[in-house]
Amino acid sequence: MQLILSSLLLAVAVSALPAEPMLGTSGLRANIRARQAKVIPVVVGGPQDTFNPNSVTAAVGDIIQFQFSNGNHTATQSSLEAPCTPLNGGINSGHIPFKDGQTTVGTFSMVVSSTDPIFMFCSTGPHCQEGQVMIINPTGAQQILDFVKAAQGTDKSVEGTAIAGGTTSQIELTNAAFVPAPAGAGGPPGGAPPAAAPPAANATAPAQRNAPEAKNGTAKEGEKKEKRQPVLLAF
Ligand SMILES: *[C@@H]1O[C@H](CO)[C@@H](O)[C@H](O)[C@H]1NC(C)=O
Ligand SMILES: *[C@@H]1O[C@H](CO)[C@@H](O)[C@H](O)[C@H]1NC(C)=O
Ligand SMILES: *[C@@H]1O[C@H](CO)[C@@H](O)[C@H](O)[C@H]1NC(C)=O
Ligand SMILES: [Cu+2]
Repeated sequence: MQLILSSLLLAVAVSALPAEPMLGTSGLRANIRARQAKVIPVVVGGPQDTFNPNSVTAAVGDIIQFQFSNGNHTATQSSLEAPCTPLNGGINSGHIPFKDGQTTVGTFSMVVSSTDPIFMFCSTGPHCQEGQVMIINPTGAQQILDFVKAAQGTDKSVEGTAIAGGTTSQIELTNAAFVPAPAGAGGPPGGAPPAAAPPAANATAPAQRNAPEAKNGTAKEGEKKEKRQPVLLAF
């Protein structure tokens, strides 16, 4: 009985498969077309001044869609030799901000035209020196480490000029590859990264906070919000 059942299941599974063996050259071409349409999202900024991911493997024809989260960042092409200086004639998104409460997300989409490494940085304030850089098609895992280190070793960034090498647009926040930082928790535009979370209180601290000094409900509400703060900051 079990044998019959499993062969039945197998038959159903096989009939549900796409007709792979029947793929002719036209099917192959359709596959290549689908490959070219691949859109690879990269989140720029957010709670931290980063590109996420900071290393992407893309085929010629793929589209890198930079999605700009909290702050005011750029995706600007540079080089391994000068990580925080725009490459002559290179790609540049210009500054694209994201503010608390926005329901749309600014994007910059660029078509990958070569499988050689493409080095990108954010030209805002000290972001590049903080390591806000990425590589499209790095030669290996070591190259992104080397590139971040080289960026951190620079004195300052040079701003790009005109938008080049891609197109700016907008998408709905609900379709974005990120959830924005909670209101007020985003890093200041162009400023330093968010302050480190306060040191964890030790065993005596909670007892103090829970002491019955709050005599009415309002005070307790405020206290609850206070206690949540470190949890949010930990993100
Ligand atoms: C973003 O940064 C650029 C360059 O510093 C500045 O010109 C622009 O006003 C900023 N935009 C916002 C919304 O902060
Ligand atoms: C932790 O405990 C020590 C010893 O009881 C105390 O001196 C210190 O103030 C406490 N720290 C905090 C953050 O509560
Ligand atoms: C009770 O709540 C009110 C309103 O927020 C506040 O002004 C008052 O100080 C609180 N009283 C005590 C005893 O905590
Ligand atoms: Cu930035």
